[in-house]
Amino acid sequence: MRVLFFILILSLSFKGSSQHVDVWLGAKMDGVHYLDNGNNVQIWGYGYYSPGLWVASLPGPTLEFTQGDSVNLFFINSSPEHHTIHLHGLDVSTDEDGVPTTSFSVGPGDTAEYNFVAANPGGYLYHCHVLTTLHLTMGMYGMIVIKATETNKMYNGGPSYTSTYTFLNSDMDESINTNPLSPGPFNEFKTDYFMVNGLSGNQLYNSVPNHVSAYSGDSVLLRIGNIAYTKVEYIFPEELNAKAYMSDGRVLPMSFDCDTLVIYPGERYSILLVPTADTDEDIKVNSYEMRNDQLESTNLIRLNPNLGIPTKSNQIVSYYPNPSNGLMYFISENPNEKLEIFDLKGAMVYQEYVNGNSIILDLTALQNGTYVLRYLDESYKIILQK
Ligand SMILES: [Cu+2]
Repeated sequence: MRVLFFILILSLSFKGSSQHVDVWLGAKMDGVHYLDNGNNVQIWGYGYYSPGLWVASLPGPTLEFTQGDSVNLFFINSSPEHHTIHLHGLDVSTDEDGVPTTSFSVGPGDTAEYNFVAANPGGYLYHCHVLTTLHLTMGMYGMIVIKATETNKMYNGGPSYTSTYTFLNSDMDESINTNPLSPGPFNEFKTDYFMVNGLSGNQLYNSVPNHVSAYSGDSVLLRIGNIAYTKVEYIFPEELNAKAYMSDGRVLPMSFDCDTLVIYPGERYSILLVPTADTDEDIKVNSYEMRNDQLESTNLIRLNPNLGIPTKSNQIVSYYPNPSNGLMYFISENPNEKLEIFDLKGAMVYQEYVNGNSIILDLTALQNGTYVLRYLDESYKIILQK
């Protein structure tokens, strides 16, 4: 009987699969951030703390938990000023949420601890709540993602996804980062830098981790947050069928189509992309000045870069028809090499030895869609439409 009881207790304690998670986050005021205009500016920020060398980044690391996790967030203030970690939108008690007047503030060189349970899946924010306007624009913020306990579900019982990306929008008044000790009145705050995951312009567009792959057949979860002083507007190509299911850490009563989605400061959305056709039109991110609602800046998140390979047809290689209904002529002045065809995820789906100047490719076994043909170190875009 005693053994049975012991087994029961053991199985109960494992059944919830909730984990104890320790995270060590530090704050520093000597970080450097490189801007798309070529300038590097001083930042104050968070970073994963380690006893050796560690750096603060803008944004701070994305903290990921699973629903039910019991979290000990240790905060090491390695800077000469007070800071906190405000857990924006998380279901935590007031004394753990990092607002100095109702929670606590962490002095220079001090270590503190925030304890909470990751209650609800979704996207959240964290930021310093000491002189918030100044400490925010200096870079003290990051994103928190709580995953559902059901694998690859947006929330338990919710839609499934095959891949996921996190986008945090923020902005900066560069003059304040250059001179934080006399920032001037904040009603004159003039945002001049608009970022997605800390990057803007070409920096963002060329950043491979921020390229979104969403081809027909995929379902892609985007967790998007806005910690800027400006509202942002996401414009998704209509082929992506963007749909919002969650906002601010809760499931919406009704999901809605959102080819255009406005996100105000402090808000977070969980979006599912279920493309019905392949497109490489980029995702547009517009930022608007809050005082007069004027468009201030447009950033582009690159979508499906593999579709961007130009359709080449020169004297050395030609192939037709393209689009093809399954059979395609391939002609080369340099035969006797291997030809390979890849799908857009990089998997090789066809290969053939080109044993003559002209061969016929039988692609009838492949599904309709866009592929990349490789021959003699060159890539060619081909389309199958049966
Ligand atoms: Cu701070």
